[in-house]
Parts: sequence; structure tokens; C-alpha cells
Amino acid sequence: AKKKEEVAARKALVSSAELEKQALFTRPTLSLVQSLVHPERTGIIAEFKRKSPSKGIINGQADVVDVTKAYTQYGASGLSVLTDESFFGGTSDDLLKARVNEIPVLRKDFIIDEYQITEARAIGADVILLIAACLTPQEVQKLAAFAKSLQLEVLLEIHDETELGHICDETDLVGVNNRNLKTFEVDINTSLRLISHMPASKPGVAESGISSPEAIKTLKEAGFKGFLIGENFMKQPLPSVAFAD
Ligand code: IGP
Repeated sequence: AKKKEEVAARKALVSSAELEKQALFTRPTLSLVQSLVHPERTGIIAEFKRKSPSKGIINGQADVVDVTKAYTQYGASGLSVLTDESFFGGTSDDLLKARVNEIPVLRKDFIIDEYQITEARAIGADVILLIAACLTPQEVQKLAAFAKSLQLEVLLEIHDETELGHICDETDLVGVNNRNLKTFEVDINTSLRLISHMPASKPGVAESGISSPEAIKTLKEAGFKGFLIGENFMKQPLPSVAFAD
């Protein structure tokens, strides 16, 4: 409900028609699907996240340009930038700044309205996240089709078996969130359990709680192509694609 109000407030300030006139709106987008399998990249989608509801402040100092440049240099396949302000302290400006890098950028937010997808395109995103737990299968289909019409790829996030039915033709990648949204506990077995039920034609992305190279190896052997990592990188003084412990 809070998201709905936030979106309505922004829409009143800047219309979709105005967003469509912004310079980045017509830039050619980059494909995360392709970048994940690029031989010189790691499959890691490295996230810029200042704070989270589960951990509080993770890194209050980090500069988005410094961090995302380091992520790119260290071989990330893609970047994920939180734009949700109330829970994660992110802004659209963070994503716009991350755009200096020449790898795909995911807009990490709770998307419930086409307007947010138009915004994503205007601030330089290549991929949007749709969260099955927040949307009906019909809503996912409609929002994903709209994203596709703007040349954006769609990462659909699921966290249990009941959400497999949200996968549709318009969703390009399927993410499994290892974080239980009620208890905040993370368990990579969630990814390992769900992958056998996921369509082989859509790259699988394991999300959250990945804190070692061994975990990546296990997930890769299970068939995952992407590894979304935030906290483990962000808790370092200069976050980069290297594990703290
Ligand atoms: C990253 P972690 O445990 O490495 O910081 O997790 C990412 O998966 C997590 O931030 C995330 C998220 C989300 C955040 C996954 N799905 C949906 C906000 C909304």
C-alpha cells in the first residue's frame, strides 16, 4: 500500500510521457541472459545495497560509482541496484550513476505498476525484478509483457513451489530467493530444491545468502547460471567481487 502511494506521488510530479522523452529512454539495452554465460564473466550479479530490513545498515559510506566500477572490474556479469528508499535506502539516482558501467543493470525494487517500468527504462536499467510473492500470475504476465515492449529483460523471483505457476513466456530469468521473507533466514537449499522444477530454457539465478566460493560451485553444479550477491560484498570497506571470508 505504501509503494502504491509512493508511485502515485512520483507519477504526479513526472508523467510517463515526460519519462519517455529522457535521453536514456531510447538507449539500446544490454542482455543479462547473454552476459551470464559470457566466458570472461563470473555469473555473479553484484548488488549495491546500503541497508536492509534484516541487517540494518550494511555500509553507509560506500559510493555507488566506486563500488559498481569495482564490481565490473572484478568480473561481475551484471549489477543489481536497490532503488527502494523506505526499506533499503536506495534511490533512482543510484541506478543512474551505476549506468557508467557497460554491463547489464537490474532495477531492484518492488514493482507493482507499469510506471515503475517506464522509470526503470528512463534511468538506464536493462532488467527489472518482478516478485511472485507480491503479484498474481496475471499481474506478472502483464507487467513482464510491458517490460518486453520496452526492450527490458525480466527476472521473476520465486521463493517456494507454489510460485512456480507465475513463470510465463514473458519472464526471461527465474530467481530463487533463499531468504525466507517472514523469518529472514537464508538457506541455499531453497535454490537447490526448486531448480529441478524450473524450465531449463530460462537461466536460473540463486539469490541471497551466498557467502562463499563453495556455495557458488554447488549452485553452479545444480544448474544455476546467475548468483545474486549483496551483503557479503557490501560489508567490505571497498565492496568488490571477492569474498570477505
Ligand atoms: C542479495 P544478499 O543476502 O546477498 O544480500 O542478497 C539479494 O538477493 C537480496 O537483496 C534480495 C532482495 C530481493 C532485496 C533478493 N530479493 C527483493 C529486495 C527485494
